Amino acid sequence: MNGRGCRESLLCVFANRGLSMTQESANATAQEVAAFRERVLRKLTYSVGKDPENASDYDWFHAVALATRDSTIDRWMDCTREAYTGGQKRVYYLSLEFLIGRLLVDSLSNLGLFEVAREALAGLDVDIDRIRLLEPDAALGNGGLGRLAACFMESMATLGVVSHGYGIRYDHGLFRQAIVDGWQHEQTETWLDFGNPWEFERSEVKYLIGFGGSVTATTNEQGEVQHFWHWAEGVRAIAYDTPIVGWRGAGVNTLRLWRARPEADFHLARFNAGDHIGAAAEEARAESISRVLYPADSTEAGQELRLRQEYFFVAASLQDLLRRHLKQRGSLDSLPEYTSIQLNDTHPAIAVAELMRLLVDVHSYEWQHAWRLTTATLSYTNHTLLPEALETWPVGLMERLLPRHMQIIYLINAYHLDNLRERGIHDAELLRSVSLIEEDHGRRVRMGNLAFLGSHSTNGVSGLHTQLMRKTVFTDLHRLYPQRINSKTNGITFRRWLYQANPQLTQLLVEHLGEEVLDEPETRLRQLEPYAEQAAFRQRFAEQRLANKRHLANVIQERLGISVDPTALFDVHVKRIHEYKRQLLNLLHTVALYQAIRSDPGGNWVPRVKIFAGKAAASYHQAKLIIKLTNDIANTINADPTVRGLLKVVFLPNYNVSLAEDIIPAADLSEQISTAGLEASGTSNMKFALNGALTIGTLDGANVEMSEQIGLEHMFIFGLTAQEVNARKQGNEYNAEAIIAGSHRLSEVLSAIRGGGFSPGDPGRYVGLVDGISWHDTFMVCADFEAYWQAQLEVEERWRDPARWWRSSVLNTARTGWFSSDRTIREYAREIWKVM
Ligand code: 26V
Repeated sequence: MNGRGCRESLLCVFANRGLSMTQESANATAQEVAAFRERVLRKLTYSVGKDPENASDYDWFHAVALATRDSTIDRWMDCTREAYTGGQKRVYYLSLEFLIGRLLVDSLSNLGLFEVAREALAGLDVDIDRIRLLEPDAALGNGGLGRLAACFMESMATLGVVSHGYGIRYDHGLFRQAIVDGWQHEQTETWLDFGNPWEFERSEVKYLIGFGGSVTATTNEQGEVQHFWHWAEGVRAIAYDTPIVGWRGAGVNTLRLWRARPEADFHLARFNAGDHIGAAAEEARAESISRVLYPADSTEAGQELRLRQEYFFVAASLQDLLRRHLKQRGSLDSLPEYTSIQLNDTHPAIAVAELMRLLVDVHSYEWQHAWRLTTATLSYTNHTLLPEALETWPVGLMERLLPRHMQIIYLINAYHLDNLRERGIHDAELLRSVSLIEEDHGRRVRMGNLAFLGSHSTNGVSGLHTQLMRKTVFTDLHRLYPQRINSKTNGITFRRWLYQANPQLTQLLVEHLGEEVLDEPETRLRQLEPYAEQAAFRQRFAEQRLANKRHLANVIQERLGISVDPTALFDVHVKRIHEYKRQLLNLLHTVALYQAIRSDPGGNWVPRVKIFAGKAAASYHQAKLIIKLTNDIANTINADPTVRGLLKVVFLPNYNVSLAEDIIPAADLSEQISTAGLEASGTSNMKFALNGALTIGTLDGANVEMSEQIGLEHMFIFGLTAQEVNARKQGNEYNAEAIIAGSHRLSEVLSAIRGGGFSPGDPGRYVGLVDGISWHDTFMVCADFEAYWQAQLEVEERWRDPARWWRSSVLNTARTGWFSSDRTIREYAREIWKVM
């Protein structure tokens, strides 16, 4: 690593939140500062069309973003050229979601230019900390799955894996969440309103995507049957490219997002004939495909538009990558040698049928040959075991929208089942369970089975999740194909989640471990362990946290008008609102704590701020009610003088990547309390631990591996294990009412909530909610309540002993290196894609 690059990137992380740079390094970059300033001014003048005197902060943001983008171009083109000349295998990451967040600081710091930019702008009287906040989050994802895709893109660029992300350029990303009278309201997200300075529209890269119509078959002179799909409706996919820069500019890869446009240009004849609305209708129908991100964490996924989105981006991406392969190699025979396609969940699973269609119908491959090429090229990642989240499509809808694909799926299924019968497998139950078609609830295509069968690798996202995949959803397919399922525990990019989000901690790490820690955190962070024993270091560690907590306290004050004490324990639960993630369990603890303090206000309480944030899918009523309950509880507690200074509750609206960057480095306690067996991995758990928060959590998802790395004694693990949860569900003897009756504390909490103690204006509001968990406690909230309460007592005990608390905190940071997404990507690269 060259020395100059090191210094620059350090400066960028130091300077991020107002830390000053040294005189020496200032001199070292004076020339670059001048050059960057010049570039910004040119962009402001010639691209934005403003002079400095009249430029708004938005104008400056755009000028800086464009200048930054320029700095990536040479390297981008080098990388693109090298990929052609070097002939490396390419990896294509197909994902309906990329939850990117902001790109300005990300790009600048990865390029080692953040401090250069700060200085350059300061000379123009522009504060980079002000303008960077004007960038809207690119929120093209729902939660963990989309954010993982963004972390992977950055890691692939860092590690020099030649890769392309493919997805949809939604006009509107995940909805903006407003809280009105405690309830969630969804507002349209408008990230493109002021243009997107990072992307390049590639008007020339466009493909026609068909829908509907019919299929005919003819026999050619060789006696082979050929199928023709006469689709009824065509939609054009237009490419938009965003360069993704790796750490220290090592690699620059492309994120290619597709926008839907009508097949034909505007219907002038119709318009002239007076049909003004009709002329625009076709355009509107086509464009609806890339209009808005589906809030996938909901039960309304069974929509035609969703299937259209899935096929649209898969078909465009496959055409694009086959064209590239043919141009470079001349034949598709070598496709798997030079191409890996990773399917991010089942959303792109139609790729199995589409690739078969292209190979057989368009490129005239014989079926078995096409199948070998398809399965050798594709691989699939499963991200959830929740039955309601596993995609299936009604056969009727598939036949109507994608008639040729439905035929191909039937044929794949026939070969698959025949093959099993040839292997001597005749068990009707088994054949039914591994079939691509579900016959029980109306005939439906099982996309999980299609993805599994059509690829050579199916991976889970944590050790436990993978084990459960083998035992549950894919148990029979796993028995038939025992080599196929493998585990790739998720990871996070440290560049965003440590260096950018937490410059204070990063500075401390660099001071003690040297600059090398930035390049090799996976190994170097461990060298922090001895410092956990040093009081002076722990003190500094605590100080950086306090600074981050002050910052978050300001955010809370600004957004909610609530003042919180930065020295209190910040207990943080932020993620999508879902019953299985058990925000409700945390709320029950909150109320129990409130009642305990009220009954003994002079007790030796640990001052605590409970911080919640997260969005509920628009159609998910129970989740929205949990948000309302959070706000009801917050209003009551925050207004009660008895607990003042001891307990505060806040719900921060509109949780997104940028808010996460403010919250995570300020957390003392990280809540990861899903019902064991239901959270596939989690990734915020890793972000919190990396920043030194202690985890209170169940043995679920990657919490298990975290406890192996960090040590059980530095986390607060509680509750039923996945096996125990399963036993209670199977055994039918789990009785929440008996548990409630046996716990005075839990009964008091539930009756206060049920009786309207937090909703005096609408006392019946939570009757259904409380009765629900009392009668059929699907997510074992009551079962885990007492263990959770005890674990929270341990939290308080540890907090009262700062030496112990901060020792654990330092060790959390020191032992989280394994959760770098660079490690995850290396595993994918070596074991699935074979590119390393
Ligand atoms: C989807 C749905 C749709 C129907 C209603 C219920 C429901 C619940 C969850 C989901 C999420 C599906 C896929 C997903 O986002 N999985 C997440 O992937 C992350 C990255 O691997 C992982 O860390 C999370 O644990 C996992 O929930």
